[in-house]
Amino acid sequence: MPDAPRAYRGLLDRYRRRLPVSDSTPIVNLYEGNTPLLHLENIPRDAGIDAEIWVKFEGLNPTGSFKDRGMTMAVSRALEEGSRAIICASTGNTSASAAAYAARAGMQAFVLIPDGKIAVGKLAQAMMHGATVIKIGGNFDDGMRLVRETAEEAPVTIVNSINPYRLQGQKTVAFEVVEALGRAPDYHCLPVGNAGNISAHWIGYSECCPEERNCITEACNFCGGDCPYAGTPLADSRPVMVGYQARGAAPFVEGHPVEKPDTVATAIRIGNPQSWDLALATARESGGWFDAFDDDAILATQKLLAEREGIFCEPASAVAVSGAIKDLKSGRIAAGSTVVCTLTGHGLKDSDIAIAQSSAPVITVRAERNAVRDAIMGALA
Ligand code: AN7
Repeated sequence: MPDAPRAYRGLLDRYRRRLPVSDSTPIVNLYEGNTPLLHLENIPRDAGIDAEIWVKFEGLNPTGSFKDRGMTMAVSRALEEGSRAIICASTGNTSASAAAYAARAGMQAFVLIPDGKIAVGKLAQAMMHGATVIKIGGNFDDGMRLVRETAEEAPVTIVNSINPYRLQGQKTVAFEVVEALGRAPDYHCLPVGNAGNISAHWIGYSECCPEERNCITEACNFCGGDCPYAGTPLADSRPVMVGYQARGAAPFVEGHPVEKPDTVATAIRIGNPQSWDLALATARESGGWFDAFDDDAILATQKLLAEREGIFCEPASAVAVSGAIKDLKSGRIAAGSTVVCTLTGHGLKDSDIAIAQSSAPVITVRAERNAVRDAIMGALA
């Protein structure tokens, strides 16, 4: 690799000591991570909310979602272990990410997706990166079962979040939040589908908080020796973790798997989450909870973020902000809190949804100066 000493080279480079990487691990990366933590300027003020709300915009990862954090780790280890092919079931983002990292690694990718129920941009990504796309006449949960069964017979490595390296890579989001804030937030709100990401956030925050792990003092961070915390961003607390789902796909709110999940937020159209126990433990240990929102509320928040903050996330991501606003208004999240919401994916992935619900004026005129001027004068606020 050419020498560019100051260039950012992704998570496995940045957090090498904190991840299951060794000198013999071939690192497959796209310089993922290092995403911005943006302060919401307008929405809290408009809503009369007294809190600092920050959004971790994971849509700015290389393939446009947080999945890249887990995929760099899982694909690097798969390659190290001699695997030639990876497989996943996906509501879209995992397949896009798996396809890209497989391309980078020179591996084959097989992705099982629910026919007709993934955003067109995600399908385009999987196809463009050369994955073999297998459309199934079922939902994500069916795909997940089929992947588990297939992997018993075919030489393929599963890169869904049941692959433990995925959560290891994804825990780094918490490191970055602690580094950016200089502390852990009071609350961390995020969408929950298969429930890997909320669990990964909790692992990451726990590793930043030596007090909770009965281990060391802050001084260790600077020892530079074999201290397990060397290089870890440190915090003296962990956030309350709050998971939000779509009403039609809310197994954690209902307390049991959902047979036929349905929501406009196709990324989280999941009824039988694989990380069920980890997510429940996260909520219990952190003092958090789960809640659900209707599709209309989710889309309204997606639009609010785009119109009032200039941030375009996908519908599934917006549910985190729907939740933070509701819980701040009701007082369930205490006034004055520092709240971080993970915006898990980019809005461009689902342009159909965006255009369908947009109310922005589109004016068609002749290609003449007067016509354009009249259109502008008529629309000026
Ligand atoms: C934008 O791509 O499950 O609770 O197969 O794409 O860790 O599953 C996507 C999940 C939130 C939920 N936001 O995260 C897949 C897939 C977006 C997502 C989630 C997903 P998990």
